[in-house]
Amino acid sequence: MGNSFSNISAFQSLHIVMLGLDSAGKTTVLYRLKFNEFVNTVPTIGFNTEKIKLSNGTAKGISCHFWDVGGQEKLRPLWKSYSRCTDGIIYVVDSVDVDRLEEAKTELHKVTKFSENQGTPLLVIANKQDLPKSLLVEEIEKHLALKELSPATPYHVQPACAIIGEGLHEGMDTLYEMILKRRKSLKQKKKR
Ligand code: G3D
Ligand code: MG
Repeated sequence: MGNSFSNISAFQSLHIVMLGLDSAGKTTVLYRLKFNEFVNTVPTIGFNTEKIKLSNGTAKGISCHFWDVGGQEKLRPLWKSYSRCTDGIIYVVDSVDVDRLEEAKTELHKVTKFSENQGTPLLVIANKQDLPKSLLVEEIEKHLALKELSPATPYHVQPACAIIGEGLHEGMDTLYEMILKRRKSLKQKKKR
């Protein structure tokens, strides 16, 4: 019966929220996935939302409803309601903004601790890998203390460059895989 994704309906829409500090590249990721080209962004006041049918990789054909929520400090209280009961969380990090990684870590840990987000798969996008001095995935993982997240939270760190789109489809494939795995185990738990 084809690959391991064959039993998931291509008509189903996944609900994905995209979070991260302001200027990490969330909106660039969103429009790169939507239009497959670079779109010049302005700081997001509030949120952007797009329905996108993934066009590449193993998750090809899967529809996703993305919510890209502004990352400025005054907007972060919104993160709680936007991340509630989503299928997946994407957390975008600026891989050269070392000074704000501690802040990024604090905000990320806050989000994953909300009771509604327990077990929600997390894709960390280590963005701006095109820039000199961008941190490696291992360093981002360490700075964000991902190993200290609840063991219930599956995560993956994906190096990416949103302006050219590198890494985004690989990241979406992994997020999709984690979502499927979680759904399967929730189903099995229900059966017991
Ligand atoms: P946000 O939505 O997280 O706040 P944006 O971030 O998507 O608005 O991006 C903030 C800035 O980072 C933008 O530049 C954008 O072009 C840039 N950016 C996003 N992704 C990348 C990347 O992969 N590499 C590089 N070098 N820059 C990136 P401006 O100049 O408009 O502020
Ligand atoms: Mg934005």
